[in-house]
Amino acid sequence: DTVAIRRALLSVSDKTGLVEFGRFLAGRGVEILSTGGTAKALREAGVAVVEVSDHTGFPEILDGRVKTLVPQIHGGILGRRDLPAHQAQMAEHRIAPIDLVAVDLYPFEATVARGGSFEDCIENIDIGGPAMIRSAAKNHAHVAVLTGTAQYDAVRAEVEASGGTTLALRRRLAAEAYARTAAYDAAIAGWFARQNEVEFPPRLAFAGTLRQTLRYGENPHQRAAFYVDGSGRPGIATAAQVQGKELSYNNLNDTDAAFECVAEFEEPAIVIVKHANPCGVATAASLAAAWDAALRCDPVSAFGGIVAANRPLDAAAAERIAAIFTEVIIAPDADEAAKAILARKKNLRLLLTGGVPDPAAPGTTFRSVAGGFLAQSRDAGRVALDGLKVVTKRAPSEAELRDLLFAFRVCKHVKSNAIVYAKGGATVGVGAGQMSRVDSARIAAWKGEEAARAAGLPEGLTKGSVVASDAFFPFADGLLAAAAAGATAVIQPGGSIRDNEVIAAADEAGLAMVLTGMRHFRH
Ligand code: 93A
Repeated sequence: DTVAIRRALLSVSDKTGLVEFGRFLAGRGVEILSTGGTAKALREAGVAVVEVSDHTGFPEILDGRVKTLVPQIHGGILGRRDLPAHQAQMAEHRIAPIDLVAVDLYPFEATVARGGSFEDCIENIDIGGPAMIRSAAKNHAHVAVLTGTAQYDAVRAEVEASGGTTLALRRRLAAEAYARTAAYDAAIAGWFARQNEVEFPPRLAFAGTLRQTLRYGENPHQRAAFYVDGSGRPGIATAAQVQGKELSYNNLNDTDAAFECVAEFEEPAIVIVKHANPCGVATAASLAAAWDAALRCDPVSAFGGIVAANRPLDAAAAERIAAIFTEVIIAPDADEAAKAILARKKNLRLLLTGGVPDPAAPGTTFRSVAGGFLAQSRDAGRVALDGLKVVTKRAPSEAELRDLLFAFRVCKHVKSNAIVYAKGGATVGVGAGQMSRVDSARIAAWKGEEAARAAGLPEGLTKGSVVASDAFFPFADGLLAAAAAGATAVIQPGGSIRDNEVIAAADEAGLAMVLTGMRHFRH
């Protein structure tokens, strides 16, 4: 089942490794066919090559839109070598067999990621490339298909070892080929959906490009990998790792949670995440000040946490963050002084994303269920001042309002049931992931007391704070727990059949309360 290579078609956008691979093939007597740019690169390096247009007798037309979409090429790839009828037809139409196809597609994903214009993106939708890839993969019994420059070495090694390509290799390459074209089409479909803001759900729900095989999953006995969707959304998928150990599955998940949360804020902000929940969030005049305030909320949990910043890191912030054990820092950028400070912590992973995502941007999120997965448009909802409805006798003060909005934005990134106390632009108590809302309220207040004790303060941090709830209070008990913890104002969606009871309790306790009409469940 080893197929000797007599004729190969190379048509690649990324010319990395092309000349070496072409020279290797030519050196083994392989006839190389290539499209314009690829042929030029090979010729200039002194590798013998035949232009596809010379081979077919048909020129590249329509600005290159039609280069390889001709029977001589697709017949040469698809014809079965084991069927005399196919062989006869190929001979009749002077179609020469092609035994290896190497295609690197037009850089559609990269064009989107660099913010290319609509026309630019359209022109970068490759038609001929995927057609050849799919033809070659279908006929993998006879043809080897390469879809990325990273595959040259494996193919070269096998040809050297066995004089051709083995069926096992061709099958593996075929599987990778369809994964590549699926991810490519998914990127195009996703981009189109974003252009048109088409209705939900997207027809093509999920396909990604493998970015990285991970050492293991959530636990060491689970296997895991990281895929990117080609949208170019700044974040974990665009991050360059400047230093530190390899990222784990949990690191990636937590880092994503931290960065999406910090993107909510316009002022300098820091988010510290532990197990996908924020344990300290603060906005301040500088990142360093925001770090101090975020850390104060829950210094115990912050140990070994993930830190996200929404601005380039400076030396002052880096110095303070580096003072405690941190697993990962993610930020849009870092200045040289900050990098030098963090470089002293060898294991600390520093990720720079080049930007902060738009929290209001549309998108789709997925969650697996047995036998399938759920898709939903991402929670791009954001409450603003003019969307708030005051329902209590007392209206919140301006300072309370600012903190209420801040706390509600944080709530969106805390696992339900989420209760978030905030004061002065910083969280002072976070209750996450409880099955009852009143427990979240109590736990958050208790954590505020623990943090106060650790800081040597006489009163719990939640004294004089405001409180946010990700969903309505079904009973007055959660609200009363918050009042007992010292909260003076409340923000919550409202909508419970007992809203009136809850509002009366708020009035009784002297609380100001606003309703958002928007819920931020996160399960
Ligand atoms: O414009 S296309 O969709 N039409 C084609 O017939 C075609 N054939 C190959 N794009 C086509 N290609 C692509 O051209 C390949 O997938 C590759 O990305 C690129 C290589 O062009 P060049 O050799 O001119 O650099």
